[in-house]
Amino acid sequence: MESDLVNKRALITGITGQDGSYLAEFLLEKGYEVHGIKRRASLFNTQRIDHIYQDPHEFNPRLTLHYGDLADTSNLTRILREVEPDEVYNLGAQSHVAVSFEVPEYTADVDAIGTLRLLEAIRFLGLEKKTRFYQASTSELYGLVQETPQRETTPFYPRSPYAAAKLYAYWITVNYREAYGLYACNGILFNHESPRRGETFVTRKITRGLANIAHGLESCLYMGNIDALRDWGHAKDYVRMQWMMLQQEQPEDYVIATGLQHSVRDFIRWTADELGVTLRFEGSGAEECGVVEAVVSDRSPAVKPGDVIVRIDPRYFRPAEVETLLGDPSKAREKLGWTPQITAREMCAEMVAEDLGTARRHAFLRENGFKTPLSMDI
Ligand code: NDP
Ligand code: GDR
Repeated sequence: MESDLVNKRALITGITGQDGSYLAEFLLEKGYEVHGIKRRASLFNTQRIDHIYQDPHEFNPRLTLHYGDLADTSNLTRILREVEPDEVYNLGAQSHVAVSFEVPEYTADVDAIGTLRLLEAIRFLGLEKKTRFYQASTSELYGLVQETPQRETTPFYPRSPYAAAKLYAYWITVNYREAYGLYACNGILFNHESPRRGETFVTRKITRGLANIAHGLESCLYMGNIDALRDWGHAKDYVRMQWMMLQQEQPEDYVIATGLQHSVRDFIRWTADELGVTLRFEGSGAEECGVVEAVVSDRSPAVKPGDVIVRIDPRYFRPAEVETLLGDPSKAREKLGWTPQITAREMCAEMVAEDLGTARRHAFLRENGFKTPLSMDI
């Protein structure tokens, strides 16, 4: 079917990340020509987009990757001049909150000044009337929450170098909209996950860790603050909204969330349920642990009643924590007709199925004398 979108060109920073990969798929399906910025790494870092990769030697490829970095102004300017995109999705970031305490200056450079570099390049090249800009803002801006649920008008109170950097990015995006008439929007997205989620974010750490334990590849999952409460959605639902935000008459900022909240402990329980393991939490504080009460399926052949498979390790606590987040997506629903299609529980099941498949393969390889790539302190 011919679509009026086929001639549009999009540039995605962070295309190799979770959201970038889903967004690239989504835009390619819509007929966009998609350009993405990837970082140079000593190993391949394109696993999430390998299935949509197009050989540049082919005629008229619809997906093109450019080496680049949000820390490099001249590189960003050159790519923008070359691509002249209709839409820029700025998803690239040092996106790990706990890691931002370890690398605060780098996080500020990439997440805050990186956003300014892109906006300035658009202006410098005279693209402000052509190019629409999406900024990946975050519920972490609310930090120490001032109102529940959080909506577009809730005051911000960042609690990490990551959130402070994203606060600058949020406001500089608003500023370029107001000062230069740029079509620029902030999507204030609450946590969203998927089987492509990075392995060190809490949901994926849980599904991957417990799936490995189910097959005897690891023995215990070490966690931080399992009382933390989050509003979790599926990345596929959220990238759809990123695109919708750039298709409106007027640029506006939107909260994207499910409006439902669960604890990290709930997510551990759901994962255990998916693996056919009944888990009992015992003790409190740093002594709390998850003990196997019963195993009711053959999905977890290496687990038996009485095994302690979850423990608390204080190293995963953060210097300042965001205890609770719950979004109010009414504006997105009412103005754009957006509602999430996938529940957090369904998403958990999808993630477990994927990680269980990988664990099974690794266990099979190990039983047959091969090494498996499992080690990592996450
Ligand atoms: P990921 O961590 O999965 O992906 C981040 C992407 O940014 C990767 O492609 C990464 O490259 C790239 N990147 C990192 N540093 C640089 C740099 N210096 N220059 C260029 N690119 C860089 O994040 P998500 O996909 O989960 O999130 C996308 C965006 O949305 C991020 O900005 C994040 O902060 C924000 N966000 C995410 C939410 C979530 O719950 N997922 C919620 C709200 C906001 P590489 O693959 O090489 O590491
Ligand atoms: P978050 O996501 O910090 O909300 O940022 P993450 O999954 O890392 O943590 C969620 C909550 O779980 C608690 N937690 C643990 N977290 C991790 N990573 N590892 C653990 O072992 C652990 N134990 C408990 C955390 O303390 C926290 O409260 C994500 C990122 O994608 C950001 O880029 C994005 O902006 C926000 O979501 C919205």
